Amino acid sequence: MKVTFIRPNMTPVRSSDAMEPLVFAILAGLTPPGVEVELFDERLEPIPYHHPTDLAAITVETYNARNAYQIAARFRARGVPVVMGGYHVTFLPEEALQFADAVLIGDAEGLWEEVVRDAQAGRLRRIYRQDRQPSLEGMQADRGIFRGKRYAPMGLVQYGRGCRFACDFCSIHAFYGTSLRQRPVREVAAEIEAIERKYVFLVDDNLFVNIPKAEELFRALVPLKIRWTCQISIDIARNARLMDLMQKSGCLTAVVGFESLDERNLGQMKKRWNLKDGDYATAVRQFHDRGIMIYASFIFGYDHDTVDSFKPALDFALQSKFCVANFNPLTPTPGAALYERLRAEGRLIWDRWWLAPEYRYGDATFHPRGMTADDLTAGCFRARQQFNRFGSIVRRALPPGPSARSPYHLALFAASNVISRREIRRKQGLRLGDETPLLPLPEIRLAPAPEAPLAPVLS
Ligand code: B12
Ligand code: SF4
Repeated sequence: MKVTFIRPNMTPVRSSDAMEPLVFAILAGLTPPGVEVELFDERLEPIPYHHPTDLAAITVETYNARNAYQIAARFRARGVPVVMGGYHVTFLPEEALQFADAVLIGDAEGLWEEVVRDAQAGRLRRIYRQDRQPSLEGMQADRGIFRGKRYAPMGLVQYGRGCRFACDFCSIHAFYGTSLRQRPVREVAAEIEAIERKYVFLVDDNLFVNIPKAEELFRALVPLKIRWTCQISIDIARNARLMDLMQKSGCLTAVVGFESLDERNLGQMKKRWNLKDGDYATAVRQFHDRGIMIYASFIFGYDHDTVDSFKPALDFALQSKFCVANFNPLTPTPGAALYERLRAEGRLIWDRWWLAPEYRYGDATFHPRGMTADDLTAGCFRARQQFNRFGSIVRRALPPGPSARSPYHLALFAASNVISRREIRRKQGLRLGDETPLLPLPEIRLAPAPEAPLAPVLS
């Protein structure tokens, strides 16, 4: 029995900085002994459909769903059964089942073994549904499947799943609900030691679960002498002691979701807590004083945004000397509260933008209230370009600022900016998947565009 793991690309363009898909190390670790596994990561390499295999197992996120369905059709045309799992499949199993023989809904722990056994016996069920929140204790990721592949030189490690917040645009709350699960810290530390990488990405969506857990984790990282990056909520900046430990344990960069400078937008997205402990500039200082560079995320398109909202955010990002900043159009993904709200309000341009052949990466997918959809697309792209101009990169690198703190900081800053500058140009405007039509075609309804922009609600 052989299982072929597939990581679909989002667009037809290959990547030179793809990160290891941790999900497949975890699935490989869960696969029963005696079953052969192999991985093809379409971001790096073409998929050899002619290789004999008994089961294709595809991970599906919303942005690569169209391509995943096209890949599935090619396997199924050769008689290879296809099982799909991941975020998108968990939110829309009926859609995925139009293209797959089986779907796994939710976490795979405790279920994947059954899928493999059923496939081996030729009796795959259509749906494998996770009905509990499996413990993460004893997780054994098998990274052997990454051997020989040209991934970015960093180790991806997961400490926990879930987030204590519920921002309305985010898939995390929809996927995990209120469940927050962490692995035993000693297991995380042992895994980091075993992978022998000097640079580690702790992939949790919000590494700051609570003060005791953050403290326990950071203390365990200190003796490992690694450098690491994470995604973390801004409220950690309130706790100087934790921030000191974060620095001491080797944290060099952190992804922080600022999202908006407008408190009314923050309220609408259920993220008013972002400003609960003070202004953004004070929080930024807490990171920067400790040499932790920030990868800032901004979203545009909430009801109080207009064409004038981009510049203040861009100026703030430049003045703050962020290492990287993302200026993204608000994008409704299935499962998230935002998606249902916009659909109920009749504001979606496509019911399922991720399947629409006309959709291009970077496009607005709904009608904002304070500007047109085209303004939203263009405003985000322009802000990204301006932030990534050569002169802006140099100014952000100059002291005073965290990137000038050490040669290592500067090298990381330079590498991140080279990648970011290249990626925004390469990705913008690309189609999802290729030109092959999706068969069977789910119903894609083009919502009628309003004749005039929807009435602004700006006060
Ligand atoms: C690290 C990360 C990245 C890294 C890349 C990681 C990599 N290896 O390539 C970076 C920063 C580059 C990135 C980029 C993007 N990301 Co990202 N990313 C993540 C993050 C934080 C962790 C991923 C991870 O390793 N998870 C750990 C694994 C074990 O969890 P898992 O995938 O859920 O897998 C479990 C189950 O779902 C299931 N399962 C999953 N797949 C399959 C398949 C089969 C066959 C089976 C049986 C089971 C199964 O089994 C696993 C074990 O239980 C996730 C959030 C998250 N918590 O997962 C977001 C996330 C996946 N990303 C997301 C997004 C939107 C993006 C971008 C599109 C952002 C953008 N606008 O550009 C890009 C896309 C890039 C691309 N080319 O595809 C969204 C996807 C939302 C959605 N509805 O699909 C997430 C959920 C974040 C969020 N807050 O919403 N990302
Ligand atoms: S804090 Fe981050 S991970 Fe948590 S719900 Fe908000 S956007 Fe999602």
